[in-house]
Amino acid sequence: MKYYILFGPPGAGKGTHAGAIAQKFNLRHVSTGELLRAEIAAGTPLGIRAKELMDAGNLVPDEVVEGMIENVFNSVKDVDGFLLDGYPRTIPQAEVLDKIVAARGESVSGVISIMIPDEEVHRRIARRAAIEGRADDASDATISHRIETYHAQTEPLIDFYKAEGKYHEVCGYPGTIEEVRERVLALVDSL
Ligand code: B4P
Repeated sequence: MKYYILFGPPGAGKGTHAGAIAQKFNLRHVSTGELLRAEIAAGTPLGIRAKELMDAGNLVPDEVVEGMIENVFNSVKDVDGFLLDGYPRTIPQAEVLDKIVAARGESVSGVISIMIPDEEVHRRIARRAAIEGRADDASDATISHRIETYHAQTEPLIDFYKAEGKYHEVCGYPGTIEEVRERVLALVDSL
């Protein structure tokens, strides 16, 4: 089984390109953001707790997403692997992921990172806010806080995975969605 991590700042295009990667390489796309939004829509206790944190641009607690990831690993069959979109987002999450995957006799296959500058994060999320109406896209202050959260808690994962020789990066800006998709697919093909 392959265990790929799709990495990047908010709005880098993880969700935009995940479907094409998953289809081409027969992977199950697992977006922790989407799983959390489904919990919110269903009004579960987990969703109610997550909504407040997400709307403010914060991460939800590590153990919440870990439980969701384990459920998916244990229930999904008939694929060649998993494409983890937006997970892990902290060093403790990465350490736990290593353990979960090792317990299955496997290891993380590689990190596919899409990199864009902070100013472009602002532009894209402001555009998406007008289309999708997500509460965590709604204000400039929330977007700025998500970018700060990314630099403080998620960016250190780059060195974590570089040290393991698993970090691979493509340029997500400049470039149209189609151009970036070509870059991402070529990268995964080369892994
Ligand atoms: P996510 O759902 O992962 O959302 P994201 O980081 O904003 O988006 P993504 O990178 O997928 O951007 P997209 O393709 O849509 O997370 C939301 C929240 O969930 C987090 O803030 C956190 O609170 C919580 N969460 C999730 N995982 C967690 C975890 N592991 N631990 C704790 N908390 C967690 O692209 C954005 C926009 O850009 C789109 O509108 C797209 O059309 C556009 N775009 C893409 N590529 C473009 C291009 N090349 N040119 C122009 N526009 C482009």
